[in-house]
Amino acid sequence: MRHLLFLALGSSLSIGCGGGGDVTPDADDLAPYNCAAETRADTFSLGLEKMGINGLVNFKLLTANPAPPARGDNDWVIEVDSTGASAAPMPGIGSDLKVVPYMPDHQHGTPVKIHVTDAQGQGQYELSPVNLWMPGLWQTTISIDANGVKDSAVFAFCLAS
Ligand SMILES: [Cu+2]
Repeated sequence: MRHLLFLALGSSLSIGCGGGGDVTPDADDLAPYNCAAETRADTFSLGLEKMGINGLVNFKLLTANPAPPARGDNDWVIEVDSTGASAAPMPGIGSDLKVVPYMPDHQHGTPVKIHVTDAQGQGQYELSPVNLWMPGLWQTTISIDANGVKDSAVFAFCLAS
């Protein structure tokens, strides 16, 4: 099954060799998706916050371009804050962040590497490009492993077309 899925993905993706990491899906992959019936997606809003599953870190989506997220390359800026009595932005941990988009219904992600840039030195990080190349539900997991602090949160957005 794993192999079949891998082959199916391989055959439906062609990756441009121009260095831009472009993803060119087949027409079959671009069938519209009924987001109105999707219950797993977050309601998009700027400032959307997700507490990490370990309760140690809070992730906030500050900006999204385009907004709401759309198929193709997305640029997001997030703020990463510690939690608790001494809650504060966490600067300087960009290299300790990992960002992984995933389509749970198809068990695939994106081949396009996401660059994490320390945007403001204030615990704000630009994630670019967050490549969501196919209509459907995308769960983007942002995880941190910095100075003994391990946590992660999922931002889930539905793309209709
Ligand atoms: Cu997919």
